[in-house]
Amino acid sequence: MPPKKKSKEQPPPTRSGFVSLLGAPNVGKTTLLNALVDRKVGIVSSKPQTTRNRITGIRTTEACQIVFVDHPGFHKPQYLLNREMMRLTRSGLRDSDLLLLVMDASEGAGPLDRELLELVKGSGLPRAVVLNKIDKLPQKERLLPLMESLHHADPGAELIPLSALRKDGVAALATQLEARMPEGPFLFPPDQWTTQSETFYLSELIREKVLHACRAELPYAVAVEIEHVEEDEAKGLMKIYARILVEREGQKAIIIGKRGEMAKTIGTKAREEMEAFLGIKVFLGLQVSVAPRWREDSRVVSRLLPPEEAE
Ligand SMILES: Nc1nc2c(ncn2[C@@H]2O[C@H](COP(=O)(O)OP(=O)(O)OP(=O)(O)O)[C@@H](O)[C@H]2O)c(=O)[nH]1
Ligand SMILES: [Mg+2]
Repeated sequence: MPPKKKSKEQPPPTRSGFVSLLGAPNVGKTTLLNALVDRKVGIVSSKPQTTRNRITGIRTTEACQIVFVDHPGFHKPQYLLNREMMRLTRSGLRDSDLLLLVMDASEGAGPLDRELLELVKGSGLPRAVVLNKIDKLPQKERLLPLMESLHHADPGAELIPLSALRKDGVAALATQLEARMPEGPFLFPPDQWTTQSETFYLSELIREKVLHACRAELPYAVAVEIEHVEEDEAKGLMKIYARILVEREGQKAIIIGKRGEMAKTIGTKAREEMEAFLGIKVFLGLQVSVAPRWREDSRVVSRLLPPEEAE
């Protein structure tokens, strides 16, 4: 970079850094990421293990750029897919300027939350604990014993109660985080909001609609791959062909539904959101395929975790 000319009116130096969001499954990490970036970056559902990949969301203000990295919820990894997810999460934490451990305040701190608090504390990195879902607490005083015990466990972690869903306390959190970022130039153009590819985002939108439509057990067995995208300029139409992978014939039957109704609902909802996102009419061709044990198949797993993540 060429040396900057010194002038008396130079603006204060910019700040920039990486903040990792981590926590147990379903505590609201991705909801918080979306609230902090003020747009949908990652998919959200009421089922645990919704997020599978490291998702980055970039928040840029005049003086600060924070790259938030949302990780899959921590859990006991049974499958190759899950082991890879956890490996990527751990390796991602090292590069952070601040760790943001998210907990569900309405559930209190369980053994996993406490284990993660120890992990975060042991990192020696700047850190804070978000006590999310305070909208679910009838009385805010109920937070006090939880806050006391967390403060006792790690006096170095700031405790921040908020509601990511209602965006209550999110702006204040962002301001606090900005103040804690190191001085430095922006790492991305100010209008860039993520590093994930558009194709990956489109596949995630489909997976989200599957998660919303299906019963609790099925989602883990589901993966989505975009096979082909083609713009028909004459018709002003984007043609998107995608495949939903499941592990068993019975699961395929559930996703397709009676007279194809479930697949139709999933397809319509995903298409509508794609159209709003892309700003163009979309034709969405969905196929459901059975790929037995894909979660243990290294070829499928490496395809699902984008190459930038596979360092
Ligand atoms: N009431 C309430 N619900 C919330 C809040 N934040 C998130 N949720 C809900 O909690 C559920 C899980 O949210 P996610 O953002 O997907 O949680 P996550 O931690 O990213 O989950 P994984 O990706 O599975 O680890 C969804 O149903 C959200 O709507 C909140 O502040 N209040
Ligand atoms: Mg998530």
